Amino acid sequence: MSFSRRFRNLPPKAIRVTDPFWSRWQEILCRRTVPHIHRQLVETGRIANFERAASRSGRFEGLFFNDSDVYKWLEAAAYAQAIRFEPSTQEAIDDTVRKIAAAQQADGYLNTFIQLEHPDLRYRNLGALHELYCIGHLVEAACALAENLGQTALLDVAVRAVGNVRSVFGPDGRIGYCGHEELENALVRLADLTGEESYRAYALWMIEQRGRRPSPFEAELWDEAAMAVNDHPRHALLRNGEYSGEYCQDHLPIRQHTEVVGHAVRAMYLYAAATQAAMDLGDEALEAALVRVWRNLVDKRMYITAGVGASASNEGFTRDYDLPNLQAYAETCAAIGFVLWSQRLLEATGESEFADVVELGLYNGVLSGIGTDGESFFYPNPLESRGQHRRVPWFACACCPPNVARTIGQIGSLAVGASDEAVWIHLPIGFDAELRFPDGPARLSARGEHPWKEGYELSIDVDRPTEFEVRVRIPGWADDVSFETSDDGEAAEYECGDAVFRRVWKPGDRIRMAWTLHPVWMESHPLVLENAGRVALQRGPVVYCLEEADLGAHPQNFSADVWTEPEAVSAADLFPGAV
Ligand code: FUB
Ligand code: ZN
Repeated sequence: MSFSRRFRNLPPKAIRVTDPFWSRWQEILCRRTVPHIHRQLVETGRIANFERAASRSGRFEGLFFNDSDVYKWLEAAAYAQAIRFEPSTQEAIDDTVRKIAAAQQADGYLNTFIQLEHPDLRYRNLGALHELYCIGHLVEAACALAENLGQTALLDVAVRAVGNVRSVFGPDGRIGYCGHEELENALVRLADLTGEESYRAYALWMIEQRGRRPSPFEAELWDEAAMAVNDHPRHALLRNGEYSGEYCQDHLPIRQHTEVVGHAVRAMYLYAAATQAAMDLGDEALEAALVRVWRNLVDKRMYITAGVGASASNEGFTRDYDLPNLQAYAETCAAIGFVLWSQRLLEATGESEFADVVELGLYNGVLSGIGTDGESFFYPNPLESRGQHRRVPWFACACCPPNVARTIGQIGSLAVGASDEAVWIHLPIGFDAELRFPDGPARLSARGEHPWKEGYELSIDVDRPTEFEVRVRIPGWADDVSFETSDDGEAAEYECGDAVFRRVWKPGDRIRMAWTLHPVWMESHPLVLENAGRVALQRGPVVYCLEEADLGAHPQNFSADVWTEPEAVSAADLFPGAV
């Protein structure tokens, strides 16, 4: 497996999703989810915290890392605006950016919790207080606004905030990184956007410091003032009185990791960032470690929905094959992080099995995190319920709602990528995009009714004969896959799980893809003891949920005749097109 960037994701503004399934979700995102989250940010004081920090008056409201919810919302709103411009959302974005900028301190420091409540504790409790995590989400929001809307005001704030971090931590300064990974992802993104490579090197430095000894978190455990504010590291990072660090992947240097441990969102974000850094720097040893850990997760610690992090106690991983259904934690953000990491591995290798996981996660473990009203959310996504789980409009710890919003905003980017000479179609969703190849531009238009119906058609419009490759992933779940091209030209070649069409394309050329879609009874690995005697039902990438409302019987008492193929029937009353 080679490990160098094979393609780039198209930014949301460069691709129009026309897919019946996802365009509906994007419509819900723009019209409901983004305004809904903004209302919650206002009502819960999250935006007012910035105003208070700017005026240096008043108390901080909420949880110490609430700034990050505002940043994640801004990122989602940037994508939403690129999809469908709403003047009221733009006003909310502009107002919020102004308030954030006003709150930033003269030296670039920005964290409203510390500024309002504990100015003496700046960067003294990295293990718990998420200052660098918040800066990471600030940077991502700033990049999204710059890339998609051409707005750079927040980028200036973000660059100054990163400058403040770098004035303290680094190879020539203090060793430090955040208890919750995220800044690493953001720095790589900032390097891509600005062309300033030192951000990438800095991300890699943080990634590689993690897991060495002594850990910077160890000394913090004895800083009484810092622990008085939040002593979670004393519980989370020690095991039998000894420093372990597993909770935040600080147990071993990353190149020695063999399995996923600790808090799931943190782990996914770390590995996503490390994959991107390894890919950009062509670091094969790091790559080998990342693929090894990904395999451990996919083969032994992942739910059928691509939900990850089974345990509530550490919001994370336990041991191989420990995948309870009723108690499953499977946080929405963890599935999102897993999708992000798998997507980076896909970018680095082009291997379609990573796209299989991206797709599985998007249609299941991620999307279960939001209701079809666009205004209700799950934080844990259990695989079994006795009726006690309901989606709710908001959480005190509201990491998941804006995270699922920013993911829906990026569906087009996750589905289609481009390199200098090829377009990569990872998910068979409907889209329109214009790409530039050395021979000239090409307008691509794809149509289909995935995931409910078989079949996909890609139309190519070029001004003159134009050479490029079209690479279409053959999904792991698809049976009887076949292709037909309008020119009856050369057959596809198969590489990395993709069908690859190399051609000089003419106006009006088309590729049709067909497959068959059967509902399949799925069994888990026999060591998942919880699932002995149980099956799940999957059709294409969609894992079905069996519920009493439709059955008139208690699901726990239901049995399935697995020797009979289930019949697929329309359920369009539940969701348009649903089968
Ligand atoms: O700590 C920030 C976020 O809140 C984590 O990613 C989630 O697991 C939740 O704890
Ligand atoms: Zn979350």
